[in-house]
Amino acid sequence: MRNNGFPLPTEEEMLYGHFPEGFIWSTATAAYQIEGAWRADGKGLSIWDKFAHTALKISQDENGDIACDSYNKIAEDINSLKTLRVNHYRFSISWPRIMPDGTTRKINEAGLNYYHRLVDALLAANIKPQVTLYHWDLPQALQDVGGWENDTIVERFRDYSDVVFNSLGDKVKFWITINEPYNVAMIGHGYGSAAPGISFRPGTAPYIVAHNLIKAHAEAWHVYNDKYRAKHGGIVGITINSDWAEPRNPYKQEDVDAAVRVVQVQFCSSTISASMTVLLSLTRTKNVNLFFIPRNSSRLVEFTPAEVARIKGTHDYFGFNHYTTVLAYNMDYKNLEHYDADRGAGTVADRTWLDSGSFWLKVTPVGFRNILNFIKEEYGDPPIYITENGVSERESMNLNDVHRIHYYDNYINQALKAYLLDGIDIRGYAAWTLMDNLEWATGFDDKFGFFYVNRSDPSLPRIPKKSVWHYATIINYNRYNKKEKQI
Ligand code: GBH
Repeated sequence: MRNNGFPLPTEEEMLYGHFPEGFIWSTATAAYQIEGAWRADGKGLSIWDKFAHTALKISQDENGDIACDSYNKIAEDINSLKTLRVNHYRFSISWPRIMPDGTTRKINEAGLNYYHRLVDALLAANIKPQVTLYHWDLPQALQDVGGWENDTIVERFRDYSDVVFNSLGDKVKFWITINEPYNVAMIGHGYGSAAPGISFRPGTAPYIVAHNLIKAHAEAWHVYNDKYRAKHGGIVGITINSDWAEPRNPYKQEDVDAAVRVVQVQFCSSTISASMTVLLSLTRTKNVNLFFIPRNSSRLVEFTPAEVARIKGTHDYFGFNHYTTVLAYNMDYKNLEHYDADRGAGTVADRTWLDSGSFWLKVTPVGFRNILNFIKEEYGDPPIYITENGVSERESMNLNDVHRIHYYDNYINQALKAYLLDGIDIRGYAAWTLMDNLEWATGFDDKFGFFYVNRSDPSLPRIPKKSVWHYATIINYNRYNKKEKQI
């Protein structure tokens, strides 16, 4: 299953063939990255509003006050989506836009109305919504009482999800509770390079946060299951992100083991409080040697048996974000508070791998198929929806984005191989992202979009890059042809 050869090939022959009938073709965004309108119509502040308004947190002190102004540009965004020919669109809801202080004390109808207008416009264009409840923009009012570190957040998230399901549930059939719990825990509360920017106890805070994230997810799933599933018939899951990892030296067992740990930590399979292991009802009878044993297990926050029972099986599918591969090597950290102490591994990139506009993202398509196989084998062959995959550039404007065409061609082809050759149950694919947007702490420098957004024009026009026609063609045929005539 692992180590398909060394060095990791970055180019392979294309496979020609069909994706499954009814395959979900989508593109993804997140509220804070595109909406703007940070104080419009009664919206409360989020931790990203506060973080971005703190000096030196975001490249060039940019912020999402306006972003792509999607709050005021529903028609423009729908046009872009139609040009792409996607049949689904993944976006997220800003919690403080509809619940300004994060609680049910006040439901902001004007904010909710934006999502109704967006969803109605999507459905009218025959594009189905995939809605993320939490893509990192926690109401600041909840952060002020401890945010994800305070376990009352579990109830707050349950109430929030109830409000959203109740309001939009007859129109939205695909729900993602939380985007990338690993990054919320680790980048927000370990490294501190994302909001809320907590970094002073990297060895403990991420565990507490992860514990609450998983409990919150489970409560949202139960709300849907108990109150809405029969009526609305949708599906609810969580989106996990992980890089693939290969051993830096494939002939060295300790590097081989380190690579396994790097992947497992991201799936939160054990360190981040055994959360995913429980969530995904893992039995792990097969690959006992793959079971991740954290270096400092005393810090784990254990789930009680009652919590385990409550969490187990709370997923209708496996949502997955993937971008790149790393090379891993064994590393014993002296400082146990170091955020990588438990995985006991360092990572590097192979210098022959193609670069992107983001320092952490190297073009490594084969890793995509490898990790899809890993998910199938480790997590009992779940239905998988790819909820993000994509590549960036850093040029101020590049409409001739051949590197993006190359990336999608090769990555999507690996997904096709995983489906056709490995029998992996892949049901959908969402490309990140619709248009260049606020790339978190990187500001607007790293551009992941199909559409370029001209930020020096106040009307923020969306201009298609060449990759738009390429993705539209793959979608149009629902397959790879030998010679594709671009539409
Ligand atoms: C996704 O995360 C996000 O869901 C999406 O909002 C975002 O725009 C997209 O990626 C592109 O970045 O600087 O060393 O801390 C992807 C996973 C994990 C990628 C953290 C960037 C930063 C590494 N991300 N990583 S570091």
